[in-house]
Amino acid sequence: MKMRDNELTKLVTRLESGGPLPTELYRRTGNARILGITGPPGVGKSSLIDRLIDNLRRQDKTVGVIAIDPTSPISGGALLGDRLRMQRHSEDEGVFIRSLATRHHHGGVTDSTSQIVHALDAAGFDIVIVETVGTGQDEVEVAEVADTVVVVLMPELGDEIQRAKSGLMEIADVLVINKADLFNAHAPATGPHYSALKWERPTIHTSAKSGEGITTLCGAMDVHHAYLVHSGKLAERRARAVRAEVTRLLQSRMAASILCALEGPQAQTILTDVAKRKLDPYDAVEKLTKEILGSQKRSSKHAATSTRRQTKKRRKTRR
Ligand SMILES: Nc1nc2c(ncn2[C@@H]2O[C@H](COP(=O)(O)OP(=O)(O)O)[C@@H](O)[C@H]2O)c(=O)[nH]1
Ligand SMILES: [Mg+2]
Repeated sequence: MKMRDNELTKLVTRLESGGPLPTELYRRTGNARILGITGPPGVGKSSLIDRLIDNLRRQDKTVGVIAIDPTSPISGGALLGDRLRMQRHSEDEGVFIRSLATRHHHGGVTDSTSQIVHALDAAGFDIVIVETVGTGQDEVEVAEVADTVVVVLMPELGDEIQRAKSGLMEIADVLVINKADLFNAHAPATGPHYSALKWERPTIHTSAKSGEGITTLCGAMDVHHAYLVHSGKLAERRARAVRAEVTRLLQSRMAASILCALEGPQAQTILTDVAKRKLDPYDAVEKLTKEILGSQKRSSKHAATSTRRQTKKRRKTRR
């Protein structure tokens, strides 16, 4: 069942501002293939995605795109040509493109990104593509969301990018060297052989400009998916993704609890005692931890009691 476009747009907006994904939608997820496309700014990730959409649509596959790249043409700061190209896709019912504002998280994956991936998955898209800027920590996070990670580079990158590259290489299932048209790198596919049984990362030369290598790239992504399924790695990766997502949510929740507790009168007394050298910071943390855990126990007990009360009430009204 496919959600209508405006319905999905509204849901994604709600998720982006931190709203939860309805449980019945989460139950419908797990069918989409999640592709992560990452790499330094300007290497041509968005242009490649544009080409990939063309290719996948020709195979009759539906595609959802989440661009977390602030420099992305998909996010609207594009040249006229890019905008026209994206507009063509946006009129296609089988394509949904959304760029996310990256307020605090520079180009990385946020709590809401995972929720939006789930939403597109539940909406029935065959392929969900997440575009992120691969600099520093962020690339690790996209590997926690995606089944297949495509790292895009181009020849003659600067020193700083060369350093960032090693982290990116670690998570690459498929390596793409884009802008082949500019650098005379016309080998269509180089590097190790790959098959559905054993994975050795291929290096694929592409040109998002001329379209060279795009079919090879799509083929490599398909073979990687087959490899994940046959080797049992898909289940492994997805279990890891669940763990990473729950860990992230738990951390956010705990961070909020800590900030909240620090505002309370008890914490103020403890902090004052530390300032007066009556208490050392370690003992303060010990006390505050007890305080935070205690208040969490109280609030979850309260939530459980009120849920029980509500259930009883519902049962009574049904009778
Ligand atoms: N010559 C050439 N230019 C490209 C190619 N791919 C992208 N570009 C250009 O490189 C610039 C950055 O591309 P973009 O897709 O925004 O890169 P991103 O920041 O990685 O998403 C744009 O001006 C594109 O038109 C390519 O294969 N060849
Ligand atoms: Mg981009």
